[in-house]
Amino acid sequence: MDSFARVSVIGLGYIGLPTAAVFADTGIEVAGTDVNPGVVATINAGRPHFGEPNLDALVRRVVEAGKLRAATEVAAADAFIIAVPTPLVGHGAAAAPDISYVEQAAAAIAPVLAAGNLVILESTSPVGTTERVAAILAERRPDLSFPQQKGEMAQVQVAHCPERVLPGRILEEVVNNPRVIGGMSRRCAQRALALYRMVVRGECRVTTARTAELAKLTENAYRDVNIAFANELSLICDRLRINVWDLIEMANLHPRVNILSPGPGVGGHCIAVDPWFIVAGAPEEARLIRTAREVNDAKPGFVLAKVRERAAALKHPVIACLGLAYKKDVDDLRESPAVEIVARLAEAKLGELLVVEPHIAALPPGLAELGPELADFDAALERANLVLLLVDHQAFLQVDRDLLKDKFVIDTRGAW
Ligand code: SAJ
Repeated sequence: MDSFARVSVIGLGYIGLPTAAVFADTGIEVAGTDVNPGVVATINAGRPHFGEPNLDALVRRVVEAGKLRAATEVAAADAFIIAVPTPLVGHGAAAAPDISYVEQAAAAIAPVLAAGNLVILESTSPVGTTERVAAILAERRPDLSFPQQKGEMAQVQVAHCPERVLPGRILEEVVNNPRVIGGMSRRCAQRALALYRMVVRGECRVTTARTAELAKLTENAYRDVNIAFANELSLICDRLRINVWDLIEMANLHPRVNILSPGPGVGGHCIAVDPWFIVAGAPEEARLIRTAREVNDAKPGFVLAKVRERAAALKHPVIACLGLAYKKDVDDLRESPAVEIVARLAEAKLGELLVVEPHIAALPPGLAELGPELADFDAALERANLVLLLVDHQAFLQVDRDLLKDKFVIDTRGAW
């Protein structure tokens, strides 16, 4: 039985809602679940509860067609997709993944589970989490059989198919990105493959659940380690008085060298987080991955020291901080090193702080109380005697050089 007439999606956030809507758009019935009644009401009114290109029209269409409905309780279905958060709690060496939302989702599915069902974990998860989901289901439903008990003969299939989409391009990437499909058995993987084939045009590769879990974490750890290499080079170059951007440009002329860009640190909710899941699972072995995290996490402190050094030479420092987002041309401030740097500058009371972030209308709570002023680009450049470029937003690239000429400039992105 490889057809799916009804799919249940648990967690209607950045990943769950677009996924639910894309499945509903194939004409099957999708029941979405979220613990937040406000989110449920908004979706049932035909609207997404966050901004994402083209999602408005899609959600309206599938809700009006009666194909997507949201509720706070999990409904029976042929397949269940879990897309809840897996946050990291604690910092540095004490950081540990919190899989309690996944555990709660599994517990909520258990009562409505039936023979022939497929349960998929999409959340980025530490290795072993899919097995944990299967264990919770088995514990709560002794009347059914699961892959850890009956292998290929199990009545319920369990798989891990990690999401890989980039915010801002979610609808396109849900459909076109290649997918890793990790089954707890071959049958589990084959059924999950049949489900994703309904919506995914990209290549789908089948493997084990544990490999799929580590593959997702590895993709982001790979990028983190490579950014850490670039960030370490920026410190080495500072010590040796070499321009790091020239250095990287020269080294990248080699056909097999492709060094990424240094910056003020690494932000976002994935790359700065996922490597810790690997470290937590294999603390003694994951030495390079841990060090890379530490190098990237230390970069805001280095930027701060540079600003301090420059500000000390000024009588009345007026510092223009350009950009707050975690990367260029987005409005997302999550885990942003720019936010950390501005907050630490404000706490250090180094001078007057002007923040320029064209993608937001007000400073975020936590930062606003510390006293920096949200300013527009031209006014900030006019008033500042120290300019700190933190994000290489398009809006900052075309700058009038004359405006910078008598100021200290710290360009953490090599954009100027
Ligand atoms: N950064 C640098 N130097 C670089 C590249 C990035 O300092 O050369 C910084 C950025 O400024 C930013 C951070 O790294 O602060 C992360 O940005 P990103 O564009 O590298 O990645 P994310 O977090 O927006 O999205 C990543 C993607 N993963 C990979 O590229 C391997 C995306 O495909 C994943 O879906 C997403 O994580 C996720 O959800 O896991």
